[in-house]
Amino acid sequence: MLDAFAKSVAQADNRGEFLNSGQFDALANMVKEGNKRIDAVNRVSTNASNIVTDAARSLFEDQPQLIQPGGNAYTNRRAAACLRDMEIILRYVTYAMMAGDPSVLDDRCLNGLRETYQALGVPGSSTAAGVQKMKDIAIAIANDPNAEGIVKGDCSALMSEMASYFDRAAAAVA
Ligand code: PEB
Repeated sequence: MLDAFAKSVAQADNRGEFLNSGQFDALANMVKEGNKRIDAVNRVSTNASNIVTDAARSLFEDQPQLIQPGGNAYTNRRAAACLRDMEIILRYVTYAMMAGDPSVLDDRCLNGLRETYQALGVPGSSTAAGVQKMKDIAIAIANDPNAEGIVKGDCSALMSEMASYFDRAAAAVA
């Protein structure tokens, strides 16, 4: 598991070189924008259960067969497992966002998940659709300029970075 700083150090060390100007610029910018990042992670983390339940409700509305007999999320036990999986994925997305690097998401959540889902008969494309719904809801929350106590600023780069982690999770199981 690497954060953006450790990643740059590892890359420089692999080359046997000092950190280069591109790395300095990227990391300096990350420090400069750090409060925004922490705010964004905080908003998603504190709204996690709403994000998960709203996304799951919407997924089951779009794909009602999932929770009907024969569906992979049919029975309370499996529906609960589905909500839990979505929460796990969201949690690792917030970790990646805090670290500024997807390796924690890859190593601890996505690695092998496709195979796990294939073995369990969990439809990966439906999970991916649920992840995309979480992405939209999480970004709407994190990017809300009218939220209480917020200093307005440009969060577009942070939001596209966050989107990329959700996309990465969706692509890993789709
Ligand atoms: C991954 N998910 C399930 C299992 C595992 C994971 C290991 C089997 C064990 C169990 O049931 O608890 N666990 C999960 C994860 C990590 C981990 C991401 C990462 C660290 O440790 N079914 C659907 C929906 C989808 C879904 C599309 C969006 O129809 C999920 C939710 N996952 C789902 C379901 C099960 C499951 C298990 C329904 C139960 C399957 C079953 O028991 O038949």
